[in-house]
This record gives sequence, structure tokens and C-alpha cells, in this order.
Amino acid sequence: MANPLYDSLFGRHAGQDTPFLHLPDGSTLTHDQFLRMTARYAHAVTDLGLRPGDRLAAQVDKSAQALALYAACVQAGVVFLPLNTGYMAPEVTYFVENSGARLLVCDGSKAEALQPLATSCGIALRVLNGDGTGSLSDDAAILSEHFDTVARNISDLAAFLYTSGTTGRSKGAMLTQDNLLSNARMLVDYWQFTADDVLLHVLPIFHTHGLFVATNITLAAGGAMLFEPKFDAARAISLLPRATTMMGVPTFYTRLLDEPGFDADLTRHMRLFVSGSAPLLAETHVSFEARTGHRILERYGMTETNMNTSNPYDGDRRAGTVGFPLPGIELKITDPATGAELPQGEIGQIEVRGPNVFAGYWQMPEKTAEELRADGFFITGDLGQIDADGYISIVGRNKDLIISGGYNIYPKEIELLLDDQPGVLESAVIGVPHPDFGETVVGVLVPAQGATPDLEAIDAQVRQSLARFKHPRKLVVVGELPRNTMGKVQKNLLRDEFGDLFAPA
Ligand code: MLC
Ligand code: AMP
Repeated sequence: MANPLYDSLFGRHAGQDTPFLHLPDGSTLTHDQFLRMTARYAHAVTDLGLRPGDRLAAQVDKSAQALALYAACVQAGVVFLPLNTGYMAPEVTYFVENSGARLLVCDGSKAEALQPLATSCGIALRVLNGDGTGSLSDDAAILSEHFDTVARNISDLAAFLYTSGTTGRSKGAMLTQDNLLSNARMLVDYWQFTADDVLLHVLPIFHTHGLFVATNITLAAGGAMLFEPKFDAARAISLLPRATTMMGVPTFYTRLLDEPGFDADLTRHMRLFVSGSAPLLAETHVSFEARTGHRILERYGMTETNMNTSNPYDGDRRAGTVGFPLPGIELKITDPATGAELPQGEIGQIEVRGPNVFAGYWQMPEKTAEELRADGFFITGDLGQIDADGYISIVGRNKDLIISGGYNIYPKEIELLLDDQPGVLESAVIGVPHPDFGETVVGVLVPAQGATPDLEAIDAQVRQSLARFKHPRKLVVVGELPRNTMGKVQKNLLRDEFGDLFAPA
């Protein structure tokens, strides 16, 4: 029985004692050992009653076991729903309820806070800690290391990734086996990955970049990963001599450049550095080349589409551009008002079509229809331009979005919370330049008549409700928000006013 995603990424490595995961404690898991671990978790998950198509929500720290849980879901036909470890209980509640997840797996430190949610949803909660221990691992430990892979079609769902929306409500992007597999296979060729590659994996595994781009490509190529819990510049430098490739968000590269020990000698043997998830400043690209002799390969992707464009592997990698549409993927620049394709060179919204484009938003047909055209083109919300040589540049966003250190933050969600605070009449949340995170969050508050908002109390409330990465790093109070004649808040004026709050001294 076939399960294309499992067979192509995982199952084909059965019996292979080649290295797959080099772990922080110095141990190595081979591909075969990883598959045996996967089978145990697949039994554990199905013993808990999950059936093909059911969702499993996992808010767990990065570990070999966490990755095996993803593989186990693929093997059992269960839809994997990974969650940012920074989310607070109210945020997790939304994802679990909205997705109708049948099982919630979390870190031990969160179990007490999340048990009421599991109870109210009538679902099981199991623990998986960052060191691989926990009740789910206890369940798995006594189960067979052989699991009969569940048959799936290439069009069946493999994962849900939630992406926030301009209305403040997150949407579950439904990704099929084909979305993930077609992109991984194509990128193996495009970026010339082989079984000899060792990827320095320092990204989180709850997003497209770390879970699908980095991991699926390595699996499809049969290579290995130095699998670290998180990015730490000094640790990355100590591991680089063992790696051939690295993928990261721009913050990784600016932090590496801040390290005096990061130089051409250290990176001479490296084959490829890839950047994405947020704009890489041309200045970082240039400094990186000056320091190391490597030209970072910048690519452009999204949760809903996996990877859309890439600079060439062989050929000119141009700073400030995201390269060309990837093989099999169509891209056009359209007029946001009419949807008509614009002549080459003009700025418009980026639309993409191909096997990478998701199947829609879970139980939100109206949102799906707004962004995914009937002809298969997905409206990304990014604004771009194609130059005479065909290189694409992202010049802005047609959506109110802040990207901080590679994490997306939708202002609306924070504004809704700020508007509810005592003494606040209304608010606007903006992104301003930040030397480390690229952009960071500033909350602009208008007091209710005669009131003086208590900024500390507001900050405390924000801390209870939202993941740390979404917190405004500064709250400022203004008399009124600038509005255009239509009454729309002119955030560009606020960005002009507060844009240098985090400028280096
Ligand atoms: C952590 N913090 C952040 C943050 N990450 N705040 C804002 N933005 C972020 N990205 C918080 C911490 O909790 C901490 O809170 C404080 O900020 C400073 O912490 P730090 O030690 O500097 O952060 P660190 O743990 O080192 O994390 C920074 C980071 C991490 C850049 C290494 O954010 C990261 O790994 N980002 C990668 C995101 C990613 O994978 N994106 C891909 C999305 S997929 P306190 O309380 O101590 O102040 C996608 C599609 C595509 O977009 O195209 O790929
Ligand atoms: P996400 O929804 O987390 O998948 O983030 C996708 C968004 O990240 C895209 O719509 C872009 O706005 C942004 N993005 C991804 N890669 C790049 C890049 N190389 N340059 C600029 N923006 C990027």
C-alpha cells in the first residue's frame, strides 16, 4: 500500500545505517533507528484512537522524538499540526478548538495549564519533553518498532500550519502530501542536495522553514542534520566545521556576522547558505560575501505555498532579490485592484500557482476564496517586481504584517487586545526597523477621554495572553491616530514617526 510522502521521505531509508540526526549530546541516530522510533510513536498515536485524517496538535520543544512524531503522523495518515512553543494557553486553545484536534501533545511544563483545554475538548493530552521523555514516550517505549504504513493519496492532507490573518483570527493552512513532496523533491535538484550533505539545523521545527524546507529536503536527499534545539551563534560556529549547508532567517546571518570568529576559514568547506522567511538586507548579503566569500542564496516562500522562488544555485545570486520562480511554479505580478497581470517591471501583488500551493484554509471557505483564485493562483499579499533579467524583488506587503526574527505577527490580533485595556480608546500596532530582528512591534495607544493608560498593567496583560515574540517592545501614547479621508489609520505616518525607536545609537 502506498503512502507517497512517507515512502519517499522516510520509508525508503529503512534498513540504512547511515547517519540522520547528529544530536547535541554527541550521539547520532541513523536513518533506520529514526524509523524504528517513528514506528513506536505511530503505534502510540493510533493506540490513542487517532485515525487517518485526524489532527494531532503538538506544542513541543525540538528533539529527535519531536521530529519522529511528525514522521509518525505521516506514517499513520494523521494530520500533523505543530505549534510555536511560545504560544500561551489562550492561543493554543484557539488552535486546538478550531482544528478539532483529537490529541494534544505538549511539554511537561505546560501540561497543567493545557489539561483543562484537553478535558473540555474531550481529547487526550500527552507529554513530550525536549529531552525526549514524557508520557507519550513512555507509551511508545513498549510498542513495536514496526508499523504498517497507512495508505494515503498524494492529494490527502499531511499537515495544518496556522497562519494569522488580517482580521486577527488565525487560519489553518491545509497542506497536502503533494504540496510537501513536490517542493522537497524539486528543491533537492535545484539546490543540489545529496546524501553527502550535512545540514546545520538550527531553525525551529514548527514552521515551514525548519520542518519542511530543511528537514524534508534532507530526508529526500538521504543526508544528515546537525540537529540543534535552537540557534545560538557561538554554538553554530563550533558546529560549522562538520556541516556542508545551513538554512536560516536573516537574523541568524546578522548574528553570525557579529561574531569575530566567523570568517572565511570557518566556512571554506561549506557548500551553501540559504536565507528566507524575511527580507535579507542587501547590506547583509554584501558583508557576508566580504567576510566569507560565500554568496547567500535567498529564496522566498510562505506557509501556504512552501517555496516559490529562489536565486540560482549556479549563476548570479543577486542581493536584494529572491531570484526566479522555481521549476513547476508559475508566478505573476498583478494589479491589486483588478487582478490583471501587469507589464514586466511594474510593481504589483505576487500571485503563484503550482503543486506547492495549499488546499485552502480549514473550514474557512470565504477566506480561501478571497486568496486562492478558482484558476489555482494564490494571492500572496506580497508586493513584487520582476526586473529585465527575470529576477524578482519583494518590495513591500499588501497585508498588515510584521516579521520579527522570521516570525509573523499580525497587528490586528495585538490591537484587539490593546483596545480592550482600561483607559485605552483605540490602538495601532506597527512594525519598525530593528537591528537584530529586522522589524519589531510598537503599540501606539490613544487614551480614552480623561484617562491615563497604565502601560505596565497593559504589558502584564499582554504577557499573559500572547506569545513573547508578539509583545510590543514599546508602548507609546498619542493624542489621536492619523487617518486618511476614508477613516483608515495611516500606519505609514506612524512608522515615519516612530521608525527610529530602535535605531542603533
Ligand atoms: C525570540 N524572541 C523574539 C523572537 N524570538 N522576539 C521577537 N521576535 C523573535 N523572532 C523573544 C525571546 O523569547 C526573548 O524574550 C527575547 O525575544 C530575546 O530572545 P533571544 O534570545 O534574542 O531570542 P532567541 O531565542 O535567540 O530567538 C531569536 C531567533 C528565533 C531569531 C533565533 O526567533 C528564531 O529561531 N527565529 C526563526 C523563525 C523561523 O523559523 N521562521 C520561519 C517561518 S516559515 P525575553 O523575554 O527574554 O525578552 C516562513 C516561510 C518561509 O516564514 O518562507 O520560510
Ligand atoms: P509565513 O506566513 O510565516 O509563511 O511567512 C511568509 C511571508 O514571509 C511571505 O508572505 C513574505 O512576506 C515573507 N518572506 C518569506 N521569504 C521572504 C524573503 N526572502 N524576502 C522577503 N520576505 C519573505
